[in-house]
Amino acid sequence: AGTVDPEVLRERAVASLVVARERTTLLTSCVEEPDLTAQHSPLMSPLVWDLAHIGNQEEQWLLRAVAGHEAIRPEIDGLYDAFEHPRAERPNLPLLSPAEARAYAADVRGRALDVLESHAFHGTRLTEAGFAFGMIAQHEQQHDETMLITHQLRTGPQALTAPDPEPAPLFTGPSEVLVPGGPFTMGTSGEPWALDNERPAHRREVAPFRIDTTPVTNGAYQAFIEDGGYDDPRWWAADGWAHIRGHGIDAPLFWRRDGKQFLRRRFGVTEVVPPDEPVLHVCWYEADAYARWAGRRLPTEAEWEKAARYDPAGDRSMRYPWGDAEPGPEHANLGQRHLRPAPAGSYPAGESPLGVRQLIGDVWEWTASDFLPYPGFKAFPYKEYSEVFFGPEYKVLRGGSFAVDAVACRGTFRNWDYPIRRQIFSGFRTARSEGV
Ligand code: AVJ
Ligand code: FE
Repeated sequence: AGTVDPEVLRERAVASLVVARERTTLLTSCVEEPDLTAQHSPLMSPLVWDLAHIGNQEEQWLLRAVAGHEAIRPEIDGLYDAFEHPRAERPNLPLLSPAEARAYAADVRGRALDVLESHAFHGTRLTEAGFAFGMIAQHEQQHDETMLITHQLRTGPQALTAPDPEPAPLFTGPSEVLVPGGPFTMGTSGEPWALDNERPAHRREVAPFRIDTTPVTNGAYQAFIEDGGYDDPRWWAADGWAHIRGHGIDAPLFWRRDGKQFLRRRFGVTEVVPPDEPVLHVCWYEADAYARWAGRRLPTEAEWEKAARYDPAGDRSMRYPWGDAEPGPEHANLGQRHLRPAPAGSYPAGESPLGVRQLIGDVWEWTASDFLPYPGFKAFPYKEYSEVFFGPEYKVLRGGSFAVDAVACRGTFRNWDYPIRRQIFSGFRTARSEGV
């Protein structure tokens, strides 16, 4: 992966930026202006903040840092600095209007494509293999996922539609897969656009374990609810128990009981919860409690990555479960192509050599692990991307959801959030140590 032709990377950079902007444009034009400036949840920014922040990050990294340009509008930097203003405060800032934010982001993009056209893809670490361009395409796609979360939290009529995933026959394969013990290579040093927290590649010893073939489904999760799972402190971490009792949480976010069944609200539509789909909108505490109830546990981050990347035949780690090829629609549910996870057991072409399915796409998967640096970690290009978040307050999620684009999803990609968060497109699968 470290030897990809610079011209191929240049084309990939242009294509990734264009794809991201198409999605950003859709997410910020499918609702009327009041829905762009409103705050739909204190957990989220107004959509118009994300839009201008996308442009501002692009200006800072591609125009100023890479190309040495002067700031276009230096006075707005503070408004769009995620560390200066918590999300809850952002609607009260003197933000650019939707029209101004669109014009600003488009202006930056025009100049960034000129820089991309003319700039050498080597020299500094920032431009090596087009890293800065890949980083900015990933940043925009991450905010496109964030904006989709805002759309899900918004109440009101449906604004977004997408075709459903292919229906899949009920998955009848083995419910779990044995991953052999032994060392494997975790993280990457050669993936050109891997972010700082995915680096460097290093050896990890993993004891043999078994992992669910597919993510945990709504139907399985419903059995936990029906069994009184939310009323039994035995299954819950102490702080998780305090949290769910304190907040009256008794089902995944967006679910509502309707007699014997559950309904859920999904992008403005209320529907019966589909039993065969991976469960979505659960927090880490809910995932952890379900696993304990099931006599299992969450996989560690290293176990997850070994299940996703390890190829026993070649005794090596691959870029994705299916090999080294870029994700295609046959491999995984990515890129907001569908606005829901695909049924458990979908995407046989995307399965790992050991037979684990849907590791990439569909739902972010909570792991047991805290977000910590790998041995040899170096913050790049800024400490606020990852380093300031390392520590026990954040849990790692892996694999990406239907809402994340392929450019921001890999076998090594790491996401993190607080263990109480569930507005994100989060699910999980469970594991158990071999011989337990
Ligand atoms: C990696 C999803 C936790 O949204 O806070 C966006 C990504 N970093 N802008 C976040 C990110 C800077 C980040 N997560
Ligand atoms: Fe950001």
